[in-house]
Amino acid sequence: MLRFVLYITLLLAPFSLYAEQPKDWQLGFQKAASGHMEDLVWFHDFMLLPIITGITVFVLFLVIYACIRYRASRNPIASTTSHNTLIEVIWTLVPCLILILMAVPSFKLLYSQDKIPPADVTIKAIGYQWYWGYEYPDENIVFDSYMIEDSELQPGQPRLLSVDNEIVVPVDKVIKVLITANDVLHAWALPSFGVKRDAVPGRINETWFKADRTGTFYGQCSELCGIKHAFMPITVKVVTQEDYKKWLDDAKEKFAKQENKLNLSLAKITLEDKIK
Ligand SMILES: [Cu+2]
Repeated sequence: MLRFVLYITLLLAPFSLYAEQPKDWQLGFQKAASGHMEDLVWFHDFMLLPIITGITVFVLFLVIYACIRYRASRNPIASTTSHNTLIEVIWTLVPCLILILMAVPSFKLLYSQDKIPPADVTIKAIGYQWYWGYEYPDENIVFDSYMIEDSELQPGQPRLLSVDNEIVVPVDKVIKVLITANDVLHAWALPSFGVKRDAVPGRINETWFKADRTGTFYGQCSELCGIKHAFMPITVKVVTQEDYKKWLDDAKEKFAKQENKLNLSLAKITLEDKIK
């Protein structure tokens, strides 16, 4: 009995108790961490779900009513009616009106995601088989982000979602994400921010988000990209402006672009020497 009460309490507990990642037996979306995702959740919960439920219940009622009312024993001589203009007009117009009703918030959401406000921070995400590479073009920072293997997980790090180098961004700032890929199609997706964009080789897609609270948020590659598709997670750490500045100072030393370039050219020279 006690266990039952505990289960019910857990089920009814507010979602804010949950961490920013998928949960066992989770129903619905992850908790929104951006205004855009809140709008998406509203659209789903208060527009799509009521419409879907209403149509399903109505059709079910019609089917059950027809089965009972027009069964052979009660209705031995079947009607030969084949047209009814009024009903045909209704069943054409009502779905049209429902679609028009849904289109208004739907287009609003689409355009709000498409129109990128002036960005405070720009990040470039590059999909590779099978990890993500990141650049902060304005800060001269470049690094790769690999999933942490099960054997190396620290306490509190979720399996298949934690990475060695996570992206760090400031809270309440517009983050523009440029997304591309180096080999095959990938997709950069972060459910809590309502963000999902394909990473296409030779093309740059862009999107944006504005996190409204600090925390660590997890996403995954969302385009089947090969054998290790499930093992290239995305981790975004949202921190305060001061912490972001501190991280930036460290990262500029740790992940300086110049160094990488130097390493690359050194590798090239060594390779050329070997070939000779
Ligand atoms: Cu991928």
